[in-house]
Amino acid sequence: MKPNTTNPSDLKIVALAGGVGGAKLADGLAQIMQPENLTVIVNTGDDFTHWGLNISPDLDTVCYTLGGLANSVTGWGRMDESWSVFEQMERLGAEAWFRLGDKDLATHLERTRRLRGEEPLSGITRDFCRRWGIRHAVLPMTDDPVATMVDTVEMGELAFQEYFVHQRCEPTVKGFRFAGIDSARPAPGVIEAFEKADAVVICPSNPWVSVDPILKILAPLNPPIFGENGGKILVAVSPIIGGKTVKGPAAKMFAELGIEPSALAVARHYGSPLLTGFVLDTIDADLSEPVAGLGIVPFSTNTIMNLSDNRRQLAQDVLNFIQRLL
Ligand code: FO1
Repeated sequence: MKPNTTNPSDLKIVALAGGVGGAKLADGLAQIMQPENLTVIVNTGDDFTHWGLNISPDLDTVCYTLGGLANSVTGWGRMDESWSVFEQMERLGAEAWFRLGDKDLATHLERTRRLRGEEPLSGITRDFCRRWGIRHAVLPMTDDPVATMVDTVEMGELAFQEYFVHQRCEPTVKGFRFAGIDSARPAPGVIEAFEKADAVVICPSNPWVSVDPILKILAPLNPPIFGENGGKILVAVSPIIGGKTVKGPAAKMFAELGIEPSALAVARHYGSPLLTGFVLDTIDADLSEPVAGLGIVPFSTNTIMNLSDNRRQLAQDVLNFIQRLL
């Protein structure tokens, strides 16, 4: 179905995002698109309870980034943060491997209070976005509990943050399990966002632990949203550049699962017919042909987003690419 627009920035887009890399492209899209044309759907498989608080790291990373509140060095947590509570908690013997700053703690305290008051995560997120001055829609993939578990050689199955932060991604990965995924339903607004979308963008997040949980929530839907009979244009941006990630363990995970880490491996992971198009970094332009060989339209451009205008530029390149695919 042809969208009734010729300006790529007026396309209706749903973006799937996880941690830091995904948040940057979501921010680039938000900077060049009207609020009514962009919905960001965020992984909640990283969520966990810590210090008795419900913590949703990927939701917070996306919201802080869109709200201009994010710590630009780490990508997670708040800028201009202080650590008074953390220091006193450490003094009292609380676990100190997961750093929670004072401003960030307000998010976790208030989210936990509202969740205990039976408010859905999607409603809490919508209200927090309003209060943080974020005009674009940010939705958790589901309001139901989903917990990404990482099966490792050395330590068996670990909860995601235990693997990612406490063990610093060092254990050798054998596989993943998304506890609760089979009974988790898309959050209110997710299906509607897909239905009205002209295209879907998979941001450069970790395919295994940030994007797959979102795709698995959507997979059982009828009519299917993606692929041949879903009809939606779906474009992914590779999180792997020159065989490595800018940040995070995606390349290490591919290697430990016996797959040579590369942008091509990412394209294969999502595969066709799910993917219509795939965005590689110019460093990987030589992989365009094998990507095309998968039946996926390649497009290479600069995908490294170290400055805000790189985010906007990549977002514009992706929208222009989608416009050509429609
Ligand atoms: N990542 C770390 O490597 N160390 C931390 O101490 C840490 C604390 C933290 C606090 C709040 C939050 O929203 C994210 C935090 N992260 C930390 C990142 C977190 O592990 C995310 O799951 C990753 O960004 C992957 O999505």
